[in-house]
Amino acid sequence: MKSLLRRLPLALIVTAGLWPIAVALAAPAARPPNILFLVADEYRHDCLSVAGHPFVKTPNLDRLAADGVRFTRAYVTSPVCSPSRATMFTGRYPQVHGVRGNNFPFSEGEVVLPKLLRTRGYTTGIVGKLHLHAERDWFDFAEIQGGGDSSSYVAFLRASGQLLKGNANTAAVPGTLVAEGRTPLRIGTSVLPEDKYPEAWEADRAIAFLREQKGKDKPWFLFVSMLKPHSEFVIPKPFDKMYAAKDMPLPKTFRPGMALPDGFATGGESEEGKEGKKRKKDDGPGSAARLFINDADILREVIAHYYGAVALVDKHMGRVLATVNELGMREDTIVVFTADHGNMLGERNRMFKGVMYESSARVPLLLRAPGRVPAGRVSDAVLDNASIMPTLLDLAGMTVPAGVQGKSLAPLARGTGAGPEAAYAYLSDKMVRQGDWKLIVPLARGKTGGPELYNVARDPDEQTNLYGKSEAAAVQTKLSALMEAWENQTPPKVRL
Ligand SMILES: [Ca+2]
Repeated sequence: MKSLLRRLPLALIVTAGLWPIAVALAAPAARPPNILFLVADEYRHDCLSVAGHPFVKTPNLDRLAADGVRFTRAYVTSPVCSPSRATMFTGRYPQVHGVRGNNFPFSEGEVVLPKLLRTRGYTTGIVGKLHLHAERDWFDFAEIQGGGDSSSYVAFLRASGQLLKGNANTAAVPGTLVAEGRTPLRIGTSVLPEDKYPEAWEADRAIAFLREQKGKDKPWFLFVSMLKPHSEFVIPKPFDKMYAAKDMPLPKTFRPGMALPDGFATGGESEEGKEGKKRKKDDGPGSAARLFINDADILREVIAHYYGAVALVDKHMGRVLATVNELGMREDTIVVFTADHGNMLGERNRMFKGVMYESSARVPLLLRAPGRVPAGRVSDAVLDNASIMPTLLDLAGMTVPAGVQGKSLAPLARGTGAGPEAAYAYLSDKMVRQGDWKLIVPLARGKTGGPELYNVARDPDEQTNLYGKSEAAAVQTKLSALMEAWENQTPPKVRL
């Protein structure tokens, strides 16, 4: 009896009394489930074959979607790296957690998911890109890619004799760079073979972590964060030639040869902290030149290489997922796959992210939790990534702490409850999306252009701004009120 009691969660023992012990024993395994959190960087919401994409092939992510729930209208709370990732880890919005742009620190005392799980008995690990000011007590196991010469990946390259000077992981085979000198975008074939490329290394390290956890008593949390399909568009063979540039259709809103518009908004890409500002200054001007694209041939090359990078991500995420199965952990592991933001890929003659339009602010979101959420469900509810952290805690049987702003998606995933009221985002603009509508309002500082209001269902390319139009007056009032109420939220600090 004593050994059985030891395996029960403390809360059950404390509240059980005598007969409920039998109930508790019949309940699901006392050990909380493992959590595998998969993130790709700059991965568009539509880049899944299961979502009906005409070109990309994502068999591994498709299988994950089929085994769980695919959320089709998931937004990020900020369409750049650090603020979005900070929300994934806190369940709070950027103006609350403090990471309002890249290279901003957290507000004092923010509680992050890996640290919280560690205090609940989890072994925690990270593989790949973090892009947050991490503390030493977040992770038991850390294999970081990026962040300079001290990174584990650079050490791996050095050890395998592949380390080149400068941009080791983005150098191109000489002569393979497309349109060199015509664009600040680098597109070509990587000098690194696939097995030395970051995504392969990250999957290797993730697999090593998983094998170490086999047979251990403690549940684990692993954050696997791959940089692709983020730029540069220099990728290894055979992914570089997987798609033919000439076959790539151009976005409907791309205008070949268009001149750089006056006041071309650089969006959140310029909304950086002290470090970022210094770097931009060192690079000289050129932010708009990098974000703006008007050459159709170059754009087709970019798109072909981007889709190749999507295939690379799918393959190596698939290796990690296969290892979970192979080790017999599938039934005890919650898996989430998402991205920190998308990429405009030439829509509106714009590259990358930082703006509140669909291809920048909307991301894929897949959730698999055997026995906890049904398989094969598709949810069209509008939501944002503040929901991820509370969903994971809820599904793992933990109380969501006061101060977490996101709401668990578990009832939505099970079909027993509604989703969040709306989705919100914050960078150099504020955004609220509810139902078919999206309102975008510039922050006081920085941006040219005024507010925008779109019916995204009728106008998916967001071409007809209905802000200030009488036909949309009621919805404008409603969304403005939602935005104001959201901005004025002052949630308490989360306590561990
Ligand atoms: Ca990113």
